[in-house]
Amino acid sequence: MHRRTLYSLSSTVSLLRRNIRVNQRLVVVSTASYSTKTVAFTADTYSHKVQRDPKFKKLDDADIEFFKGVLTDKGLITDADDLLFYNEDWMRKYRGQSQLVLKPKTTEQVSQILKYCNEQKLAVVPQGGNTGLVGGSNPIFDEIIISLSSMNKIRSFDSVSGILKLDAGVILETADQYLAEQGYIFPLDLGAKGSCHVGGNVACNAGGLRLLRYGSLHGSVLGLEAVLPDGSIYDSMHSLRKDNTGYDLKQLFIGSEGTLGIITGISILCPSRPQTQNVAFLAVSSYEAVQKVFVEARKELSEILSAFEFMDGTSLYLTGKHLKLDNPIESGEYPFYILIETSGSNKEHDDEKLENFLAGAMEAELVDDGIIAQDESQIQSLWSWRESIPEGVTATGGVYKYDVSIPLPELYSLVEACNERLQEAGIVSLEDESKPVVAAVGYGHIGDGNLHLNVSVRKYSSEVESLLEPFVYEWIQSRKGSISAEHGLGFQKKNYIGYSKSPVEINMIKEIKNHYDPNGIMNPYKYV
Ligand code: FAD
Ligand code: 2HG
Ligand code: ZN
Repeated sequence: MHRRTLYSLSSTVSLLRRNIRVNQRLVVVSTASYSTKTVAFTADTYSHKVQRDPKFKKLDDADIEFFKGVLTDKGLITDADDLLFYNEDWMRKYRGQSQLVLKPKTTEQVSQILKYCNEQKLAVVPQGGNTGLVGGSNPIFDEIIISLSSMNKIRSFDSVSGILKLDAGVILETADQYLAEQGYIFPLDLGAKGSCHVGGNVACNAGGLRLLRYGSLHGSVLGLEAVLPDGSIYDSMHSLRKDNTGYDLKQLFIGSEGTLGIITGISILCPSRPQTQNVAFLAVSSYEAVQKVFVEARKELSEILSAFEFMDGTSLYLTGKHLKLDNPIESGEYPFYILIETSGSNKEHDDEKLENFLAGAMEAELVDDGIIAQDESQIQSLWSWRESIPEGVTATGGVYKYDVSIPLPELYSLVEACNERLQEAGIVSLEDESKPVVAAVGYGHIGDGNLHLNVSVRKYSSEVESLLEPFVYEWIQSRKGSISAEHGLGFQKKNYIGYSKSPVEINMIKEIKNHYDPNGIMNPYKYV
């Protein structure tokens, strides 16, 4: 406050203008490279952890005939090459052996399919855009994949309340583009927006890049339509912000990861689209500085702060290498970077606030260097750097991903602990191709206390995995963190839920699952 006298303000802003350059580079983000390497079957890689449950029937010709009767030939995929995309996950770590993908177009068709599968004890895996990062969207054995991609209609939008109703298979970016035309924004944004479905987002309770501003889907989803395993349709596509008539059943589906039923429709409250946005990309010299800048940003930018993301130097290095682009900050390489976004309704007001904040941060020597986007394309360019990290650190050959909540002061220590462990084992090197591990890197949503620990590898191996698990989960448990902040548990963490939930909680989860899915056909072999 006192430091903001007119005199010091002008001097710090001139300092700012010298050091904070305009970002003039455009980043072209490549799509995920779908390399030609063959992914091992999950059932083989993890044969020590999982066996096919003989209670499930194997698909036969009579089943295929039934599904053709419901969907016609066009709604079925049985060709081996076409099945590959649905059987493999985004990281190319997991691969199922499904012989059939079903693509219903209506909720009624989903109902007929599930009722039949339940009666026949045919196991199923619901699938959205197949961008999940915990092996939850793919079969382990021969489960039938039910893809929501043909259920992709916007149902209605109320421009007074901002309530959007849509099919579960609408792609997140399509929903947001539709809303942009109406002056609204989808209250969730993430790097996979061009492929993931809103139904998949709800099924995972995805958090994303602006949870800090718009909160969790547990708050913004107002209603759902879902089909239960017995074929009954739970229709609660409400437009009500308040409804205290008993248990809030829709919450059961938010984050259920396809284990309770298939979400077919969503009613969601959407905020007005911000009229002005700024993005700054900053370099800082320590994780302590990241935290201090965050504290200052919340204080100084307060209501206009809409995202606060951090990434370490190695994650940015690997991303730049993959994108074949130089670091957006030209003055050198730094241990940590921060992306700050502001969103508001008055450009001059927001610009002034951001500049004052940055001037203060530089004056206090919290920030070493930085750039501010000057237009929309530069905003996109800076966001691309952040959003491309998951791909950049996977392009080395593979990645072990840990998406965790840890109290902020210790959040980054997990990355350091992992690197130490890998170094002690002598298996990590950024450049030496003979080592299986490239690096353990950290980035994520500081505003949400959410770290993405990514262990970038040259190929998947049980040696590396057994060094990391359960070590990482034990480390998190000892800090009272969560082993899944926003990606869910899926197959990857199926045996580890006990590190974050008590036996009583796990039992309650199992009871709910057994009540609604007594035959266990919904996404088996996953976390419940
Ligand atoms: P899928 O991957 O197809 O499915 C995910 C799970 O939901 C599976 O268990 C599946 O069975 C179930 N499911 C899908 N659709 C339905 C349905 N209609 N009914 C019932 N169950 C269903 N996550 C975040 O939280 N924040 C991020 O910032 C983020 N960024 C990402 C960036 C990249 C590049 C990638 C690849 C992934 C990212 N993710 C992020 C992870 C992922 O959770 C999201 O991409 C998304 O929420 C998954 O949606 P999807 O449609 O692809 O679901
Ligand atoms: C993100 O924040 C996503 O970019 C993906 O949640 C994180 O790949 C990851 O580990
Ligand atoms: Zn994330």
